[in-house]
Amino acid sequence: MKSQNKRSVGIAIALVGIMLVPATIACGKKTEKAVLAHAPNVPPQLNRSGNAKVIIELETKELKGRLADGVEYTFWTFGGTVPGPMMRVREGDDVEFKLSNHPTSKMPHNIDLHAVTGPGGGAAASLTSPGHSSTFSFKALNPGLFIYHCATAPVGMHIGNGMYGLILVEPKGGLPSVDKEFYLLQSEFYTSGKNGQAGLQAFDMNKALDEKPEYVVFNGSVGALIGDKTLKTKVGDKVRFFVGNAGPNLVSSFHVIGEIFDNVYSEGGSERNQKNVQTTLIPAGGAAIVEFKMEVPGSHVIVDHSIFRAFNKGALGLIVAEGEPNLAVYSGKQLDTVYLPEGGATQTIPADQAQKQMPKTKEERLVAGKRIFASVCQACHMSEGQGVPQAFPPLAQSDFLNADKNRAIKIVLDGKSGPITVNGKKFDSVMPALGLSDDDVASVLTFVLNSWGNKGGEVTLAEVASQRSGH
Ligand code: HEC
Ligand SMILES: [Cu+2]
Repeated sequence: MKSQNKRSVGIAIALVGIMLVPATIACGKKTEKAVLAHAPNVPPQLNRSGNAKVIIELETKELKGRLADGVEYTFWTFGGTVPGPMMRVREGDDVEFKLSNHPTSKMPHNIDLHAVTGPGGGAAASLTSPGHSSTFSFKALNPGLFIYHCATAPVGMHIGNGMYGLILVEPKGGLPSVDKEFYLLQSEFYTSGKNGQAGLQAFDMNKALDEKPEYVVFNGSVGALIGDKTLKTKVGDKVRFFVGNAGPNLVSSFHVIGEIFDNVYSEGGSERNQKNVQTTLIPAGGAAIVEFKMEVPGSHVIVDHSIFRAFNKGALGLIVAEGEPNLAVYSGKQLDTVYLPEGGATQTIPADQAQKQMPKTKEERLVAGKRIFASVCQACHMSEGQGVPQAFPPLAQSDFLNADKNRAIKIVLDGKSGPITVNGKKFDSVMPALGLSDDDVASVLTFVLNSWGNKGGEVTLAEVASQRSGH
């Protein structure tokens, strides 16, 4: 009797098992494979009505790659890239997730998707040894933008080595349509060598514990959104950024210089809950969706506004808009007048008196030039003229600068964009016109030519004047 009972229980379970299959078909969900996209690309909007069963397949792989110019790192990755690919599903979808760990991996890996409702966000269910695959399923209950990351011990090290990405759960009706969508993810790297030290770098646990990264970057490396990887748009485009912050430690003060976010979905939630935001805070292990319209042409710098991270540790990217200027929105520099605060009012000074204050000798030019360099040029070209790899070319020992004085004058007068090669390195960025007077241009270039191993010489007022009239 007992054994018979057991068998009937077994049969009952088998029947439930069989019945589950037709049940899923009966509720009419079609099955589709998720389209994954590598940053800065975003998977296409889901052009379907209703829900689906979505199959996501992802591979973990450990591989050597570029962290900065001349700096390599052995990244632990989802899908072979840092960040891992972005996924897009819809609220109510059933997701079947298959994680495979490449046979060459040295570590087991798993995945914790913040979009999962369930213990560990899938971590325990997906723990996978090298050369194995694991499958688990979840229902995407909550719409929003979510981080996913590896949660294998030591968790901080798996995240610190590059294992993270974004999954978007669209609300039932989808998101409002825009012209361009981009995927950005900020994270830190704790390398044994100091920032910029060449060669293959190891993970430094002590720096990670102290929360003192050598690199803070967007999309996995210094310069991943600069040069030929600058984000491209047109004037009038509505742009949407899906931004994640994987940490592992720092929060991000996400900002685009010269833009205001028209809409922010704070903390990656599903509500467009904020309007007209300058800087949005993205916690470690969090995300945000920001939207803005490209009103005017030109370059906008994408930064973590904890600003030394941007200009000294790598958290810097560019988005450029092409098109016609809109002078009603932004004029550029219209006027440069003398400002003399003495007596509390602006005065016009007689020309001969003004002339006296202008540097005449080369020595005076060097002094004035140094001051102008510090207040105008240094922000981009750095204090010793060393520049920033991928972003701002060096002025120190610059073969480009030393080869042609008149060309340098023209660049400082008019600005410069388009590809150039300086000391063997390619740059393709934008230097704005700076609105300096002829005298200031002469002084600052005289200073630059006589600094940091450049060839020396002098730039005169007449030389600047002839370049200004020469166009
Ligand atoms: C907002 C950032 C920025 C500022 C400020 C700036 N530059 Fe530049 N500069 C650049 C960029 C970017 C390039 C490269 C442009 C390109 O890729 O076409 C450049 C290129 C140059 C070059 C030619 C390339 C080289 O390395 O020799 C010179 C010379 C130069 N700048 C001088 C100056 C001087 C002098 C000042 C200050 C008066 C200045 N710049 C201010 C960003 C800037
Ligand atoms: Cu891992």
